[in-house]
Amino acid sequence: MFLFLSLPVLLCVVTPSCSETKACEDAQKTCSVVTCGIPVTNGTPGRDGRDGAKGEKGEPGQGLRGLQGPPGKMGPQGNIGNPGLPGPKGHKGDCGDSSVVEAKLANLEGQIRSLESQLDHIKKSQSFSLGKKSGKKLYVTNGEEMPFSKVKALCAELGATVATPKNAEENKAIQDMASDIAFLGITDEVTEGQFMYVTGGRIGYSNWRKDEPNNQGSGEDCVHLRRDGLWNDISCSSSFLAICEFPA
Ligand code: FUC
Ligand code: CA
Repeated sequence: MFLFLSLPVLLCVVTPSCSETKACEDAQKTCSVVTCGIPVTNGTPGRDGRDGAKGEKGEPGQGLRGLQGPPGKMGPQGNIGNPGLPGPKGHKGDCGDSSVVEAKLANLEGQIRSLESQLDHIKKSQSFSLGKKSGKKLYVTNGEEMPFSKVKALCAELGATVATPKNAEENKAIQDMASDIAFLGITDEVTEGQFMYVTGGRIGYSNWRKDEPNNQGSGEDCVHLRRDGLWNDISCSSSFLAICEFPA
């Protein structure tokens, strides 16, 4: 009796002639066992059940499509991109040891003063040995002849300029020391017929020979000092004696 009340049960009465009833498990509201006194025939099939749940996606098909080819060649390099933005300002550096730097600087300044003094002494000695007269320019020559551009370069190497007489006295001094025809530091290379000092400025003194300058052949932009002390305009590419001058 206890079991009968505690379990869900279904009383199956299959036919009126059924002599006894049978309790069946009620879990799915169906009878798992039906024992009836008289065999019965099956009824007509029931209606189709509802559609089942959707199945999983199938494997890709093996149709006519071929296998994937190998990767193509690498494309050309792209253009260089724009420069990036400037980075952030760095941290301020440590203070240097200024006393050490100042000591070195003072030492170097002392050495420079000493060298300047020695150089001045050497210059004076050399000038004296070359016959430098006080208040007068010093003219020097290596006795070689060369085009005007070379004379300029040579004199510049010495820290000097091409010999340039600015009065009759200087003209005589150059003439006296020249063993041959010499270039003067005067040209009309910038403007034809307008003779200028190569150091700058129009000439203020001249000693042209008669009928000079004549720019013969339209190619005489330099000036040479003849043995007689007179000037002639001449081609700059011709070679003449190199004489340099140091200031008075
Ligand atoms: C004169 C000069 C020329 C050149 C020639 C040989 O005609 O004007 O410059 O020196 O002589
Ligand atoms: Ca001439």
